[in-house]
Amino acid sequence: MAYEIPSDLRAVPCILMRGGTSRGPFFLESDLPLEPAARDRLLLAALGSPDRRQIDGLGGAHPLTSKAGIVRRSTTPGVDLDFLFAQLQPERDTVDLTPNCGNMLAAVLPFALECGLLAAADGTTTARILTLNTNMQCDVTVLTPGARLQYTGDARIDGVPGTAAPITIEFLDTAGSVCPALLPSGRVRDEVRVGGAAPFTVQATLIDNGMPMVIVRAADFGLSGHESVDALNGNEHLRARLEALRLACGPLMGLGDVADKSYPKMCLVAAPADGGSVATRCFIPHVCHEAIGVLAAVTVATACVLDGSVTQGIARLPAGACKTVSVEHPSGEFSVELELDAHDAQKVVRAALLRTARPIMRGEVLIPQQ
Ligand code: NQM
Repeated sequence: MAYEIPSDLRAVPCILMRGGTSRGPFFLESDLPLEPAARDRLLLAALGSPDRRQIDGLGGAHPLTSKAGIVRRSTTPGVDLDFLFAQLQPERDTVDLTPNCGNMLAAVLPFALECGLLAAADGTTTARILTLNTNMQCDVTVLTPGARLQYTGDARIDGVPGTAAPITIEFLDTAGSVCPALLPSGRVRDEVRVGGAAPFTVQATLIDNGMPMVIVRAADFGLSGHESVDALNGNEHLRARLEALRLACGPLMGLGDVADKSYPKMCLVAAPADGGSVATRCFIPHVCHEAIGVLAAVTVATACVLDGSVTQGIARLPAGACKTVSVEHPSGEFSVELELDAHDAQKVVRAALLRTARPIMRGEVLIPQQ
């Protein structure tokens, strides 16, 4: 059945994609307004923000389902696709283009193949993608037997039911994505003083290997680090302390006032409970993630290999210059493959991981005329 909708709504082509443990509409850049303010108004209307329930749009009333992707063919030599990630929030009228999202990134190549931006090869198709938010490049590979996209398969990622075809992502240059450096304070561990009505001091590793993060030990907040997401989200005292700490860390990380920013993310770490390398509970930044973000996992895994970080004495790592770091999170684990410099075991030269993604629906999102 073909729909003909003569109405005063604007119809904008898009594909609603799941990328890893995130979801959102993907657009071709050429289908959106060129002017940034008009583009942002359109994205807010498409998702239904600001509104806690996002009842008038595609958003799923959670930061992980308040995302959008914008894709175009790249003009950068050696790069196939440009990807601009947009983080929206259910209750805010903001469109944040500064952070990365490794989950939505997993959906970029399938979307580009669906739209005919690139042609699929027989077997597998690899594309180099430039994330415009932070100028980060990565190589993404999808299965394309007979030059046809394969979405079904045996790969399982925790946080998503069932299995699907694997999508591999190999990051090329993630250090200091939004911050000025991997360790923006110049130290692997900081003693951060938090002022205000209930002052406290805590040791933290301030780090950005793709995602700006403040990593602290759960025990320093009187927690085991294995609490449920609901218990942590219901702990107002903890959330207030973490937000006070986040605001104190913003300037130390070269990020300035982060009150209205979706980063740095906050991460509580503890000894692994399930045979992994480290246990995590991440706040993104105000609610606890049901799993962990892709680049958040890469960043935590990187902290685990740095001598002197707050993970020391907690994380259990395999030996060798090429290691799989299993980052435990509330709904399972996330394996990150890290390759360390042969001459400097404190330097990560490659990070690779596995995701899945798929289109959920394709068509047009209908936007009230603005
Ligand atoms: O860290 C959540 C997610 C993310 C971002 C967040 C992400 C990443 O789970 O690369 O994927 O940290 O807000 O999608």
